[in-house]
Amino acid sequence: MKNLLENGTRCLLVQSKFSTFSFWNYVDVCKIVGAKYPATPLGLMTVAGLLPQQWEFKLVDANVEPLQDEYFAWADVVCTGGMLSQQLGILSIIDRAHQSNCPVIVGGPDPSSQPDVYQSADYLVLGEGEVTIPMLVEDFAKGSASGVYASHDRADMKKAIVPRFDLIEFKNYIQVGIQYSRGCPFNCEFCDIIELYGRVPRAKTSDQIIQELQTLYDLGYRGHIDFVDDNFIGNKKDVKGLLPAVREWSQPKGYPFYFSTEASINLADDENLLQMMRDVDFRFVFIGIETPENDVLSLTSKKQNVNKSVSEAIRKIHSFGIIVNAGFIIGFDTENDRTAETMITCIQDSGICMAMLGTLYALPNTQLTRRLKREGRLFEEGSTLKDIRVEIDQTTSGLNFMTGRPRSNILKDFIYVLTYIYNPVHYYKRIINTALHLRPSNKYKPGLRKLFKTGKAFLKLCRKVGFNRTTGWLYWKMFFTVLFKNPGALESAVNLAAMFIHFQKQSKFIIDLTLMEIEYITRFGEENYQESVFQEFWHSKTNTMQDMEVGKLR
Ligand code: B12
Ligand code: SF4
Repeated sequence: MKNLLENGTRCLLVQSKFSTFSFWNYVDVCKIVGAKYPATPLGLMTVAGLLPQQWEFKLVDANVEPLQDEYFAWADVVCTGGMLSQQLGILSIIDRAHQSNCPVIVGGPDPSSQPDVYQSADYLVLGEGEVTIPMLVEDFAKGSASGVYASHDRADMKKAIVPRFDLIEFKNYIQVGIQYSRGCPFNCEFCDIIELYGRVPRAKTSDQIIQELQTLYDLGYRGHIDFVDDNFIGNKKDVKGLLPAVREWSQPKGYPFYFSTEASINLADDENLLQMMRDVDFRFVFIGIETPENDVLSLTSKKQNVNKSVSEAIRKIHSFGIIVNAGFIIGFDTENDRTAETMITCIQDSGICMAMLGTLYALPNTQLTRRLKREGRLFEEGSTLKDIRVEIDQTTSGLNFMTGRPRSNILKDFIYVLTYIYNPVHYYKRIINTALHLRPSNKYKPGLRKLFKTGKAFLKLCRKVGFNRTTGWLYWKMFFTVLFKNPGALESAVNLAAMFIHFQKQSKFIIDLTLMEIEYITRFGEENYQESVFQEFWHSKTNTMQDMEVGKLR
């Protein structure tokens, strides 16, 4: 084997493909704006920055180009990794690399949560790369041909390196991710963030973030930057130090970037913070609302959301020009027959267009998984994919445990809510609701080339949805309502209309799949339902899902 510390070692970093079933994989919208995939492979760009810099790197993202054999033939070593939903892809990359006699280094959130699944990797690098990659490199010096590198230490974000943004082509993506902090102070039972990254948020300094922005700027990138933090406002004091620095850097450059992030709902309680975010052009925030029901929130320890008027909170955030996208979950023990209606009312009243509804999924190594295991309700195999040949995200699977309510009732409610909220009439109502409350203060102005591209995308969109039997009338009604009543919000409203192209297809796919599951449960009888039936269903659906993916979403 080649000494991997040599100059010129060729390192292939591979981002495996995400499923086209995913709520997040809005490739149709990407096509309209001339991109190939929404989000950049930030984990691998960071890994490249942590590995020996005398290496030669090539980063291939299977979401934007086919993974060719010649890439593996070129490489001396392959790095891959990622999340649960990429498990099958990661395993197949390991196999392909081995066919080319190439050693493989694997890391990332899923290998860290369940290293047993990845025993075929040569080097397993667990936890935060900032801590464990140096251990790996030290081992290369000893000539080790394999190893497992783990540590309970958490990375000091103040020493984090700038990711190798130069390894990707920006034009392939809608947004570029950067990370300010890791960890979240809250304690939601189903969450694995707090297990993986802890409850004390660790943040980079303002200078580090400015350096990352400057790097992107120097590489010629302009436009949308997503702060991929678990909870951007996990430490409000820190973030209030960062935002003025970002403003000071952005202003003289004419605001080359606008931003989005993920935050907890208590963002709505802090107008000062909202104003600071508005001042640097934050346009979207993803919030985990999960459910509007207080007793369910208490059960799942999401205390920060209890007794909050969701629609008031969302309106407040919209009034600062920031659009709220949100996650909702169905399948908690204390739900009842009114759960679906309550959820629909919450989503419609607050005007959340991008509502990601999933069924409760017990992720490996969470408080929820441990409780369900103690109660003898967990489907132990249900959280690894290698035996169930399907790919997962929270909308395509879940309920990997014996449920509190009858499973088919939960799934019927799931379908009911999805059908309602992604009915075109109801979705467009939400666009108008959002647009009329939105007070945008867009500071980033696209250059001439981007403006031309945006104009082209707008015309494409008008053709696609404005002259379409289902959405045509709704689109123009929305367009002129917003144009006359709140023209500043028109661009955002049109973007939300574009997203519906994806949601309409994706929700139909999920509904069809869930109907099959209900039929299966009915056949076996609710009382006979147990882990083996759950496994059998997913096994039997592998080919169907693959056919559906090719047929419906492509
Ligand atoms: C941004 C983000 C997204 C974005 C973009 C992701 C993308 N690139 O496509 C979106 C919104 C699309 C997304 C979606 C999903 N996500 Co997500 N996401 C995140 C988030 C918040 C940040 C990811 C990130 O960029 N981090 C910054 C980089 C630097 O960290 P990193 O990737 O972990 O890499 C570090 C280490 O893991 C390690 N490492 C990573 N890869 C490798 C490889 C090698 C070889 C080595 C040595 C080391 C290594 O080194 C890096 C430096 O420390 C994380 C939470 C988190 N804090 O990481 C969740 C997270 C990764 N997502 C998760 C999940 C489950 C999902 C979904 C499946 C469901 C969902 N929550 O919606 C979907 C499916 C995705 C899809 N496209 O189909 C889980 C994964 C859990 C698990 N055990 O696998 C996480 C941890 C959060 C959570 N609990 O929900 N996600
Ligand atoms: S607020 Fe979000 S990140 Fe924080 S513990 Fe809850 S689910 Fe996890």
